[in-house]
Amino acid sequence: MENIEIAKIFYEISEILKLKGEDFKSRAYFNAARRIERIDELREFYEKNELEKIPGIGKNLAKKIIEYFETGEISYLEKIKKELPEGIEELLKIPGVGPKTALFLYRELRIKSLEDLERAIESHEIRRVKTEKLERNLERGLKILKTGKKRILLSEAFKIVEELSGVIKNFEVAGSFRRRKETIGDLDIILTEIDPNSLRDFQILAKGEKKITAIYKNIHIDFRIVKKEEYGASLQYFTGSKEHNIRLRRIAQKKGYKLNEYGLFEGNRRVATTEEDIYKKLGMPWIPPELRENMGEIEAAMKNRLPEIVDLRDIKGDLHIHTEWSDGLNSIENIVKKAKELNYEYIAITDHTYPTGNGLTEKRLLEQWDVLESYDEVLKGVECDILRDGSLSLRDNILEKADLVIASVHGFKPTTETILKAMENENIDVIGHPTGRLIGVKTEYDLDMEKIFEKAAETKTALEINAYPRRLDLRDIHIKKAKEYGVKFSIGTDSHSIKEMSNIIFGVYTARRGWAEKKDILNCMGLKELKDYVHSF
Ligand code: DGT
Ligand code: CA
Ligand code: CA
Ligand code: ZN
Repeated sequence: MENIEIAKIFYEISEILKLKGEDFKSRAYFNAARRIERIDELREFYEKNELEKIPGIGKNLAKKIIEYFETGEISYLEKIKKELPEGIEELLKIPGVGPKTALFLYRELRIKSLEDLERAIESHEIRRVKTEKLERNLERGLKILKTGKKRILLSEAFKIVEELSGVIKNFEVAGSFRRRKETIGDLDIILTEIDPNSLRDFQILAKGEKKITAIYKNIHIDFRIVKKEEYGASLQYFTGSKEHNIRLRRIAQKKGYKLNEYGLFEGNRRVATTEEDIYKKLGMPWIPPELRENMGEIEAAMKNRLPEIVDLRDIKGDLHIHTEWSDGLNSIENIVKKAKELNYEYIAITDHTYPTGNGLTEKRLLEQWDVLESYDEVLKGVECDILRDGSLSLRDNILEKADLVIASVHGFKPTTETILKAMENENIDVIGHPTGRLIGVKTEYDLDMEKIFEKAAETKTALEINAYPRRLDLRDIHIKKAKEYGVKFSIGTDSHSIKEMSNIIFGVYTARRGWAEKKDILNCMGLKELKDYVHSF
């Protein structure tokens, strides 16, 4: 079926070239598309290096076909799309809008943006000038584009997947969800059969034998209905990432195999059915989905040096919790109860300091710590503020008395120097939410992260992996880099209610995506080891 895919791309290239007035080249792509859509055995030509033997396929077109077989796409298409007049490129992003329609909208109706188009649809201008059918198609396409663009938090995706399991049976979610990325563009669901009745709760956008596209709540879902023997390969393929897959496919080719969403083949013979076996045949152990970002995991796997990434079971406690003493909802007692339910060995209570978040004065803090003395399994902690000059909101003689001190910035944008200075204070054990980002709301501070990692390693200050789903701060790539510097991490939920204590899992996923192992994480230590560790530095 690859020939059909390539032909489709060639047709699109041809139309765009025509719009650009490159008639001759456009014709060449058109003719080539006509030709190859009839050649089912196109892959054989490619494998024998005989593409140029096909009439109408010269060196240049052959190169494009080779690129497709190697990477799954033809970058030339994106390139020429970008060269079109501004506005047309945007219109082309709408599903169902080809170059012809885009040009019509652009030239006849002067529509140069999605906003223009929205207005034209609302005022029924398109219906008047062309047809009602076109108007409806554009309306639908626009809706798909808008839903598709909005990414949701991993935690929100989890809720949706949980609801789905009440509606659909025997499915697995692949894609960025399975890789536990911090945000999810759409859900890619693999199953071997689907009960048509179960689809009633969905808004169906397209329905075919093998693929159903739908909207559920505020997310786009791609269902792939695959054959049993294809399941492992499909799961592997649709888990991605695309970059990971491209590398893997090249490795398969070098070994004389063919890897695609249908299976791993030697000639026409299927040589692996499970994901494990696919990786094994390619000379490596199974790679946890969180690592599949082509960030070195394939090299590591081939050398049998994959990290033993941390697991939820390894987490012995939560190191960032607020109580009703500051801006939290719950009492110390209820939090301790919840900690028991979560099978924790310990927790740290870390309320804010005055004036942040209804925070405690030094006097109140000492009172709280007195109360905490009666709980063996609770660390007397605090989330003290880093002030603009890098000094702290509590005096050293108070900080010294704490079991665990998190220092965080609240309410301003720090410089690198601010954070470095705070880390110089030896009472500080952890820097809380180090980059300050709130996904989709606030961008990261402008910090020289490598300098911070260097100082954190030198001063033995742990960096927090804040598990609050909208923070996830540090993020995956920072963790991986920081680990190279020898930095340790502290996973904390920053809970303001006992319900939020379950967010710890999102911190663990982030840690896993950052290649963090048990030994890199403070709260994988037992209570005594942890106390010794933070007090010795
Ligand atoms: P998302 O949905 O934006 O959060 O990210 P993903 O990774 O779920 O991406 P998506 O939904 O576009 O595609 C799902 C997986 O399918 C992707 O991770 C890898 C695979 N895939 C999609 N398109 C291609 C492609 O053009 N080439 C290759 N090799 N794999 C692809
Ligand atoms: Ca996806
Ligand atoms: Ca998808
Ligand atoms: Zn905070």
